Amino acid sequence: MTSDHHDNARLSRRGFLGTAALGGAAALGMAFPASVPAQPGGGSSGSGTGTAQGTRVRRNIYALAQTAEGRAMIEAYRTGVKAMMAKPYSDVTSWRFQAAIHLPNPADASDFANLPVELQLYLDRANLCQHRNLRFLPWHRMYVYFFERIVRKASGKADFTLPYWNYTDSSAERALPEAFRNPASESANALFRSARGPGINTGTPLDSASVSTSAAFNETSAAPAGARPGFYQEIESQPHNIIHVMLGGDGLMSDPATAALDPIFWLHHCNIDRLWTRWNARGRPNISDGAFLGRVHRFWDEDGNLVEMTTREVMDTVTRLDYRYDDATGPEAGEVILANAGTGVEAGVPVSELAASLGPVTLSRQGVSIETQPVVEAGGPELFATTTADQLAEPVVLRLDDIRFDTPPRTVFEVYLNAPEGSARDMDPAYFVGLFAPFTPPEGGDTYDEAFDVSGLINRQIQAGIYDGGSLDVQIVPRAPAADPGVEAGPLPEITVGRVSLIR
Ligand SMILES: [Cu+2]
Repeated sequence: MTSDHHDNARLSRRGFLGTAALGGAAALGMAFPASVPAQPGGGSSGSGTGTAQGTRVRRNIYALAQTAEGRAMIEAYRTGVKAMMAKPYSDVTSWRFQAAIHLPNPADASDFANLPVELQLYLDRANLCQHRNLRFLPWHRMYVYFFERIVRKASGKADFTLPYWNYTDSSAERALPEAFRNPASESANALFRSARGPGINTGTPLDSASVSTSAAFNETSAAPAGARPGFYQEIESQPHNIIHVMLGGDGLMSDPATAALDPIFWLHHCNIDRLWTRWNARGRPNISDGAFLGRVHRFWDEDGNLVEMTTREVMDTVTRLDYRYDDATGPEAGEVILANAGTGVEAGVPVSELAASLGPVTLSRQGVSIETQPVVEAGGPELFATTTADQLAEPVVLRLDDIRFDTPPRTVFEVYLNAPEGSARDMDPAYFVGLFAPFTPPEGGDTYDEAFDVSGLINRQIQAGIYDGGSLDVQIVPRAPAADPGVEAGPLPEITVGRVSLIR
């Protein structure tokens, strides 16, 4: 991880502030309003400590829609969003300011220029919008938590909690929740946005591959370990990124600078947060690295106060943040789960490379096929014995490294292994590896990577005689934009994969 480099470089993309002004004020370190440790439970409009009413419960929106009481919760969200939308950008509890915490929207540049300098500094500062690093989960947990408190106050409903959209566990719940598409009018329905992907506003369910959490839940380590990316990064890749791109199409959710302007953003992130608690509930420990846990993040509470919180304080949701999910079981309820001391952020498990591509490849609408050659040291031209399937008891991971792009491609890519020409499509299980959807552009020459466990697929291909154990071909094919039939998709924004490799 090159987190600090990553953070500093982020300023260049935001680009709203001159570097001289920013450098000067930041160097003085005085333009910031004083921030205070956040009070748990929700401040003035909440229950104070929260213990009087018990821990707040965040509920499944499909279940809420079944009861009058539940529908009142959804209605409170609509009321709160509408009230926040009526506030000016300069109000830190407004809809657009809250969305700008994720990443300022270039369309708001003139409003941004009129903000007090301390707010400009806040939005331009490096502690915002944490993606592609291990702070992704805790940062978004805090972001959603303070947003929920702001909605609670704006809605006037003292027991408001943010619903989550569980697109993951039940195929009946994969359509965008009704309240977000009906009435289909932005003026009549504060939860509706026209700028969404094809079929989303008509209730077309997301496909099962897009919502899959199995890759993330197969991770047993929070941080990268050996060849594996770890849970924190895997859940960001899938389903988080994929859902963003599927919901957004060419609209709001597929670009980090506009994503949080769609009210469904918050229910999506609430679900990602819930999935984190589910993973912990399996007894999986969080990262215990001291520098990681000690990191301070700043947000705004419902009264417009700047508040700060460390990563350590949000490692469980109950003790400090006073909420849990309606499906909570197991140790996430009130127990801080940390790995044993000494579990670092980068686990030093040695890996060996079995095969690798020769050079970088630029992705295209037509799809690309990349040949990987066996690495000689791995033991000759044959990577795998073709006779014993249990040769692959150890996981084999396909990595796409050094991925670079400046503009979000708003595209989901399908990855295949050893598919004969013309057959890399329709997620054919004989060849299908998985999906990825580049979402947050890496900053300033930084790159990011994706990883897929292909052990099972290679075993099946060997058994079926599809693969002979020698060199491997990897196909990367963009999903056809399911837009109006007959409308030709434009070229992809430039996106390159620096290296494709197979490791274990
Ligand atoms: Cu997100």
